[in-house]
Amino acid sequence: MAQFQEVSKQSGLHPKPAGLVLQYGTAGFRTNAKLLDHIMFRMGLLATLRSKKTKATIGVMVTASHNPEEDNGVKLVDPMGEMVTPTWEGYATQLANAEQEDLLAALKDIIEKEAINMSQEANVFVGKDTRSSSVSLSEAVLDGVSALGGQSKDYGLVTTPQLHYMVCCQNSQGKYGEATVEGYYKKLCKAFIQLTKNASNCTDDQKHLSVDGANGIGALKVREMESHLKRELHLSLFNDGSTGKLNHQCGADFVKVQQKPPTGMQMNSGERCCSFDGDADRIVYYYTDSEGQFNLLDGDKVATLISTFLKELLTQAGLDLEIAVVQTAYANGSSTHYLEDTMKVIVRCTKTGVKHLHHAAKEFDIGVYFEANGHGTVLFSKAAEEKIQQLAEDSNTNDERKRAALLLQNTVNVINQTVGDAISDMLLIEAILAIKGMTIQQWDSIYKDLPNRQLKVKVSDRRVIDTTDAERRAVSPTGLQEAVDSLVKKYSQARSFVRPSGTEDVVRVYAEAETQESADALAHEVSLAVYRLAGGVGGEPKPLH
Ligand code: NG1
Ligand code: ZN
Repeated sequence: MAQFQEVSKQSGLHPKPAGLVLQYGTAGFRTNAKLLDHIMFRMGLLATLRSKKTKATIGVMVTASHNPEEDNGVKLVDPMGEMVTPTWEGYATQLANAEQEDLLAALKDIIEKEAINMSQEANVFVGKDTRSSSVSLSEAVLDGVSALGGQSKDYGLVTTPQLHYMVCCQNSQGKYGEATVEGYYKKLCKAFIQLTKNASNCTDDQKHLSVDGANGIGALKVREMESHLKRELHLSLFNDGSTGKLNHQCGADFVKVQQKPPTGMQMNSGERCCSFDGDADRIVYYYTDSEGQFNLLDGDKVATLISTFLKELLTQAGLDLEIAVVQTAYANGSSTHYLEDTMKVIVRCTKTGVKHLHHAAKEFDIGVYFEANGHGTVLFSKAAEEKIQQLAEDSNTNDERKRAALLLQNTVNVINQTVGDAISDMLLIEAILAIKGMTIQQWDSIYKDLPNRQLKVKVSDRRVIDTTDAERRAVSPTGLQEAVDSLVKKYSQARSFVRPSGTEDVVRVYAEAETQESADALAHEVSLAVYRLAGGVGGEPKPLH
């Protein structure tokens, strides 16, 4: 077939380094940008096949999120803006690792297994982040699409959640919104302005937010959006990419893991600040208090704020909808206690990785899901959206119920339900704080985080660690979980777990305890246990203090 001849010809321009093996992991392929040209071409091919199979538009996003500038990566987006299914993740790995001469056979294998009609048309949306390598890598994706005769639309520089949004808009025939960047700003900002109309007496101080753009795409997009906000939110943008390096000493991942402010940001005491990550799908908030102490409000605090707001609105609206919060093992223990014991909402714990959280959140009328690192969103079931809409349009309802229903309706519209979205989350959080007349300090005081520490341990093969119970317990290697259990017993209010990372060649260690000293000591002792029992390499982990 002519299509396969074209693939053969084009693939010669995107050769695979012999012997290189990469895996489609938690966040797609991610490694040094120099190793990715053939992967991009092949993901263009795979997205075209996925489009033919689903008879829908598929997205391909070129980004390595919070990784260093030198890295890059690629993720496929399914028709409703979701991550691709595990079977297709498997195909992605097969196709990526086929040696040059075996590429056509690998492609034909997928076509056969999935019974793909090759005369079906295909559409692929492509987006990229601001990394310099993203320019040629996204060209390689487009080459892959055209080699198999697919149509593509290149959105150029967009955030990851914007690309997810475009795919969902396209496949819902515009019901979700207009598949343009302008359409995205219009929908979100209109909902934000409607929401904040309910915030009477909102002062200029309350309308001000400092944003750390991680020197990435989020910064560019915030600038683009600003005029749509009609000065209802005043943003001071730092780390906008004009001078600094992407994700270097800044961005949501740096702030969360280091538990300190980004460089390049002017912070006045008490002022509300937030950081995006490199592709703007994560957000964390923070402030320094009058003693200069740094206070972080991570994904758990965001989930608590949003779910409290939604629960109050449901009560006011008299709507009987089940609301749940989905977290991972990294959620601070205090947040889980607060949600379960005080807020009385259902809490679920899943494995790390948004696709697991997203999946679990779909089980409820309203599913609020957030990773502690600030990646998350809210999902509304179709039935929930319909009930909210009916009530908002019901002329026989009283004023309080109507007001709550309208607020819920605008909340649905400000949220990007396809995936965690720093811009959309920021607008929702800002609207909630304005409506509730709440300062960041008041939000922070809803519950007090248990001090915690995250560490990494290098081992020769991280796959020796196998986990169960949403990654909270290790089942191998022998003796590791017992060692963790006995270390945890030494400290008050302590918890710890270990798991192999899905995005880096390390084992992650998490510990929390009553004091920072205890959390640090426990994390160190557990790191030593991992090093000794799971094949540590390099020098032994050193104590933090
Ligand atoms: P790994 O490397 O598997 O821990 C990290 C994050 C995840 C998720 C992915 C994808 C932590 C502890 N882990 O995964 O939550 O965001 O990256 O980006 O934050
Ligand atoms: Zn990201």
